[in-house]
Amino acid sequence: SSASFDEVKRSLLSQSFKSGALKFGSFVLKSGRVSPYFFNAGLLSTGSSLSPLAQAYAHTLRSLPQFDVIFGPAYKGIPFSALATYALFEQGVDVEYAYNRKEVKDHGEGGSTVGAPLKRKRVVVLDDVMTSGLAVRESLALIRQEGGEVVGVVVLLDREEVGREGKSSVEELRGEGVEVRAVLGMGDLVRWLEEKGMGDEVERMGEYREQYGVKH
Ligand code: OMP
Repeated sequence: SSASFDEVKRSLLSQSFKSGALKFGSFVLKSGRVSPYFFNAGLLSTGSSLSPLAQAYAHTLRSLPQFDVIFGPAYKGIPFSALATYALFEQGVDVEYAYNRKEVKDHGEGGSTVGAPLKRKRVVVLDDVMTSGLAVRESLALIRQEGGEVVGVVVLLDREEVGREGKSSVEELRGEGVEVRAVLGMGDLVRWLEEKGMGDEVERMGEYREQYGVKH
């Protein structure tokens, strides 16, 4: 139910804050934007944070069109896609997963992807954070190059920012036939901060949103 999913999201947010995965301050992003917050999903490293994470990914994946393979881009997408594949199986949904190497391997089985072959498969990209959508686009290119059909993208956090063309990153991808779903949006972060009475952070988030946020 949506009530229990809200509970999972709340638990994920408190785990993220407690572990230092979710930080407030001043951070330079990959896009060059200076952000009042940063989400480092690599610090979600305990069983008690990976459990709600896996549940949340599984729940969100089930809202996408049917797919065969979850593709987790290196590095953070790798453990997360394995966890999501396992969590889906526990719910009676059996899919495969795959991931890429950052370095192309020229011996043994070779190639730049590991796990399920992508050729003629319906593939979903599973990643940690989306800002401008650049990282996601790199995965789309790789999957298509391997002969897979991208049917969707799932991220843990959609920062709800504008992409390279000034439109929302999600809208830009939808325009190319790729549906994006997120476990958490920047709006969830703001609501959570409000609940915790963290007024200074709420204010800085609001200013950042004015500059780079998707217009609602
Ligand atoms: P885009 O490629 O602009 O969508 O940025 C997404 C990537 O930025 C992620 O895959 C991360 O490597 C990194 N990132 C975070 O991990 N957390 C953040 O809060 C923000 C970023 C970022 O640099 O935008």
